Amino acid sequence: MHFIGNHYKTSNTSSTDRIMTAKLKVIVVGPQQAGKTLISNIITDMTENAYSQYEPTEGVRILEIETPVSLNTMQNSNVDIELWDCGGSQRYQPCWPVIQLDTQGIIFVCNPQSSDQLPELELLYDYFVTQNNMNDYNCVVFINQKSELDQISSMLPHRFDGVMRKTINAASNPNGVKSEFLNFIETLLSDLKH
Ligand SMILES: Nc1nc2c(ncn2[C@@H]2O[C@H](COP(=O)(O)OP(=O)(O)OP(=O)(O)O)[C@@H](O)[C@H]2O)c(=O)[nH]1
Ligand SMILES: [Mg+2]
Repeated sequence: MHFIGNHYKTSNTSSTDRIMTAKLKVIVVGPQQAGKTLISNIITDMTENAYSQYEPTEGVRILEIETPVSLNTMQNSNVDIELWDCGGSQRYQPCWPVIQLDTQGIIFVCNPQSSDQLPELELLYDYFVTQNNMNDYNCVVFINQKSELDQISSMLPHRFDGVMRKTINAASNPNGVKSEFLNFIETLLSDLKH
């Protein structure tokens, strides 16, 4: 059985060695320097040079991961994930229609210290969630606490009230990022199965 997009396709594999493969497109969006690239690199195990100096993402980077998962929702399964690490600069707004196409999950990344990110987050939510009829439960906000001294603010725009939010610290706790990512993938898969 192959699970492609929102459709199931049956293969001729015998029932004993049948493996379910889910394909997911997940986008990572948020203001500049919020930590999207670092988080995407941690998730895809590309941590060599990951902590070097800041290089703005130009346009979008598409990363692929195959997770032979031990997710509760799927036994004997693989998940092929396309992770789209999107540049936060507003000059990439013309790319948004391509980025949103067939997106099944959205990771918003923000920094708890900067309240000036709020209008940008609103804009992203309005486009990727509201205009494209995405459900709040297909989204998560990673609040990237870059420093221990960062005050965690609950100041996300009200539009995000129904969206799951997770506080992470990408640099000092990469395993926390990975486990929150897997939790999110599990949520997405359980939703898509219905
Ligand atoms: N200390 C610390 N630095 C971080 C953390 N997350 C990101 N950074 C650094 O902050 C800078 C910006 O991070 P990126 O991941 O490149 O930011 P981005 O959101 O991809 O930015 P754009 O591509 O411009 O949209 C980089 O130098 C990162 O190494 C963190 O949790 N702690
Ligand atoms: Mg980046």
